Amino acid sequence: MATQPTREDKFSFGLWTVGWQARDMFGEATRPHLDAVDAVHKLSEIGAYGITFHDEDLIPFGSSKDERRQIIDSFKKALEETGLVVPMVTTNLFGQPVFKDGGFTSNDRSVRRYALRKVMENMDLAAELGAEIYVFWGGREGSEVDQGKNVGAALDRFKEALDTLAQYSIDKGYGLKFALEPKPNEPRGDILLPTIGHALALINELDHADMVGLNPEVGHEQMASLNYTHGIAQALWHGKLFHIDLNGQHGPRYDQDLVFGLGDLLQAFSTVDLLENGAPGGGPTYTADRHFDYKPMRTEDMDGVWETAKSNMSVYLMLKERSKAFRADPEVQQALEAARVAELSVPTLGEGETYEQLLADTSAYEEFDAQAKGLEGFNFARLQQLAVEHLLGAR
Ligand code: ASC
Ligand code: MN
Ligand code: MN
Ligand code: MN
Repeated sequence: MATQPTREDKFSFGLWTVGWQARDMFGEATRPHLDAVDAVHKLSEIGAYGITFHDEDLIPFGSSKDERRQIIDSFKKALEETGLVVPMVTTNLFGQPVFKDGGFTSNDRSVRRYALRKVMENMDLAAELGAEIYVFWGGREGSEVDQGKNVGAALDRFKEALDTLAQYSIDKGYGLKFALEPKPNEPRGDILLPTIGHALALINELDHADMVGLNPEVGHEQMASLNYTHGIAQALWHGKLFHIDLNGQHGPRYDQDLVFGLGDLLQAFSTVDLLENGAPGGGPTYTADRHFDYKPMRTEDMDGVWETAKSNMSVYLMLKERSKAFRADPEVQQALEAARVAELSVPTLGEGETYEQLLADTSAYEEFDAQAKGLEGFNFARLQQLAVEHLLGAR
């Protein structure tokens, strides 16, 4: 089985993932600092295609202009040496104390102006490095106290920020596409744009809605007890699946950021099946990088970190191989047929049929035997069993 990744697989990692020193709510760092240049070389060595970062992952907060330039230049040199690309860049608007009530939606106007400037400076860098996607995860955009946040005003400010930054990208000719990343809670008690659906609704209100899509994260949707595969399928349907954050999560608990697939493996299988093969019966497909946003377990040393990095890619490739076998299996094709999955793509009304004609069709209602129809099964059970058999390598 091909579990050795190549550049064509388009796997990318956040610098903050393999670089996570495992400092958590309850304990100190268990690992040393990972230099960005070393991360580039190591990721290239294990077969990754890209690296992504928050401004502060690469350039420590408070660096001087000279220090900043020096860091960028050595990072660019490492990229040139390895051929690794930077498909996506994002801003840290959550770590510094100044953002404790948010960046774009802080009640303090001066913080909001500062946040916009921080993003603009980092968009310049994103463009310099050839990034195509710019992600916005509003980790601190939210509240703990319902009475302390005017949610409507906060959404006005979110829109204002995205409209302003979109105009900046257009005027500068950066060609960036924006991707909003939903999350229901943590670190705030409640975060704005908690799910894919909330984010899609905001996008509809934006001045440059065509430039703005989504970056859904597996664990974030599952924290809200939602089905990630359904979520990205709807985002695809809207033409808004600009980017993805793949990882693992065991149901609605704290944000675990496990290795991809090492949580709800069955759902990871349907996710890869959708990403690699498209919906059964057709539909838009995903084309950007396969991006991992996970946290290597705190128990691991740097060898363990690279083990988990490889694990993300190998799990993905195994699921891809399994999903190809699943689709190619004649018994699966029969089961899909028996479950009438393709029939859902047939419009409910005939070509050019009006509701008057539907009203005149007595076979649709007056003569329709709803009782008999209600006794027919949909044969999903067989399909489910075949999916599990393929997932487990029993076929
Ligand atoms: C992001 C992103 C997240 C968070 C988190 C920071 O940009 O996609 O999920 O930041 O990884 O720890
Ligand atoms: Mn993420
Ligand atoms: Mn997460
Ligand atoms: Mn995360």
